[in-house]
Amino acid sequence: MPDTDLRPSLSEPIRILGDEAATMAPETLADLPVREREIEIVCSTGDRYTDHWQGVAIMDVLETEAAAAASIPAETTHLLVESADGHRACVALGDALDGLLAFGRDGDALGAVADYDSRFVAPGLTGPRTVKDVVSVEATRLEPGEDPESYERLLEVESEDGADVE
Ligand SMILES: Nc1nc2c(c(=O)[nH]1)N[C@H]1C(S)=C(S)[C@@H](COP(=O)(O)O)O[C@H]1N2
Ligand SMILES: [Mo]
Repeated sequence: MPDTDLRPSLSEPIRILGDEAATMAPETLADLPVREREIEIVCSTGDRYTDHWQGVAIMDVLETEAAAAASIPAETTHLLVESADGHRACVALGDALDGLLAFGRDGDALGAVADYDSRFVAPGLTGPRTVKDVVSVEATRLEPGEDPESYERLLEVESEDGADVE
């Protein structure tokens, strides 16, 4: 993993929701190891693009004391990742665990190169599910056959998706 000087610098605490609710302070995030991952994101048009993202592993986030306080149920199947603007993605837990709560892209702090300072990214996610400005992560359990999309609220989705929610 290449060196990076980037540190998490989130303006807002993140809510972790399981059987209970807990708040993860920006300082807690700053204590987690910084990872860098090359992640391919699939656009709704079918295009794919790869960037090097820097951030904290979702797996590590779920092992913080805040996550323990939220008591994430063992039966969790999906994570609902939600932003300040109400954009919400529902991602299978296994996929989300491979992801990052990113605060940098290609070595630049997101806050310096974009109008958001955090972004949820995971391999193979479609663009609309890469939630910017994450404010909460909620553990949820879908029944077999339930449609994850019915839990989502994807804003600004291009027409190719046919998923103009709300
Ligand atoms: N918080 C938030 N995150 C969001 C969105 C949004 O409206 N709000 N739009 C999504 C959609 S539909 C896409 S395609 C990508 C666009 O990312 P880009 O600005 O890097 O192209 O961000 C996603 N993340
Ligand atoms: Mo989009």
